[in-house]
Amino acid sequence: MSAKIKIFLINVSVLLALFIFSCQVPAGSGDNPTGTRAITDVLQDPFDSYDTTVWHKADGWSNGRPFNCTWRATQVTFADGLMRLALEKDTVKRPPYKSGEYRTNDFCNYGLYEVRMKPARNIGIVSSFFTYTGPSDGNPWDEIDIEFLGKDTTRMQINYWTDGVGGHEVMIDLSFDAADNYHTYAFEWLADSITWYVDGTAVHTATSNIPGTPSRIMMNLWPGIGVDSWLGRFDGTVPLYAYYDWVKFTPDDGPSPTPAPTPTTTPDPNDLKIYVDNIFLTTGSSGPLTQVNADVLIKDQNGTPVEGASVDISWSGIITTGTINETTLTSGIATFYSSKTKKSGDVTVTVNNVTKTGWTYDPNLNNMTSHTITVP
Ligand SMILES: [Ca+2]
Repeated sequence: MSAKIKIFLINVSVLLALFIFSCQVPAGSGDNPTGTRAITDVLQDPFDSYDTTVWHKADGWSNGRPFNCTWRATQVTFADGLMRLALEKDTVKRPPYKSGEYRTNDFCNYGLYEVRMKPARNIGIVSSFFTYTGPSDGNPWDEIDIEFLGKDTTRMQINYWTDGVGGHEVMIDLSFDAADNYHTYAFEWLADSITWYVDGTAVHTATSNIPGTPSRIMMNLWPGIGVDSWLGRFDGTVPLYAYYDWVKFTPDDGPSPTPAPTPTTTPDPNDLKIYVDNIFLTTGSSGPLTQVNADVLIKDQNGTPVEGASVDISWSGIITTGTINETTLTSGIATFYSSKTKKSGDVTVTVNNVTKTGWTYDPNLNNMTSHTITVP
């Protein structure tokens, strides 16, 4: 909507204004299912098809001036991952044109509203992305706008309305022609501010008299009448198309749009590798008897000692028996003792296997798999 609409409404009686609003959504229109539920989860629609659980197409009514068209469901179509709104000549009845309007069934409140779109270029028309609610929903008229005036698509007009009070028009100069390519436009509606964005860059923030009534997300394309000083006089060029690639609404109290969700705290089992970092061998004697002590250190792929790993070893050389299965302590060490011997010669400890539930023993990572010590 625009300053012109505001002026228009100020210049007519309240009754006439209410009459206009009552015409926006005819009572009993089957196009307006429920209309009372709040959207509290992220809404993301790639516009691959008409999703009637979320949206409806305005069909079979006119808003009256300054809109010089009838909304018809036929003018909202989906193809190639895009929603297309088509402004065409209407042969059925006056007003002389027909066009498309797409609206959520339910209502959104504070949060981030994003659209990737390409408006139509032509004098006398508007392509839009906005939130709206009003008397037709049993609410005060609240609205937040992104509008492209077809007469100059190198600029974006923003505005908002709170209980019918507007007058916050700001024209944003873009560094491109919006009708040439798709860009992302957004506004973040919070309790005490609205900030508009172009391709992720904040371009304007409003902080006074911010609307608060949950509203529908809406998009439409329309030719003006009686608002030539705002839009320029529509020259009758048809067809004209506005394209929408996707829409996303992220509630303020919902999941944050950024950063990405934190990774799961459960590591991928494929990343949990354990290996033999070292085998420490010592000998201890008691009289003629000598015993070998083996400390096997187990670490994970990050070099951290691993507690609770079950280690299997074997003894060879002049001693072939002893403890052969132990579990690592917090130090990552499992301690083994050989049987005692009176002989001299080499004793070898070999790690045969390491197991820990949910972990993988990777012998390729071992610093050593067996170690030998000489008993004097
Ligand atoms: Ca798409």
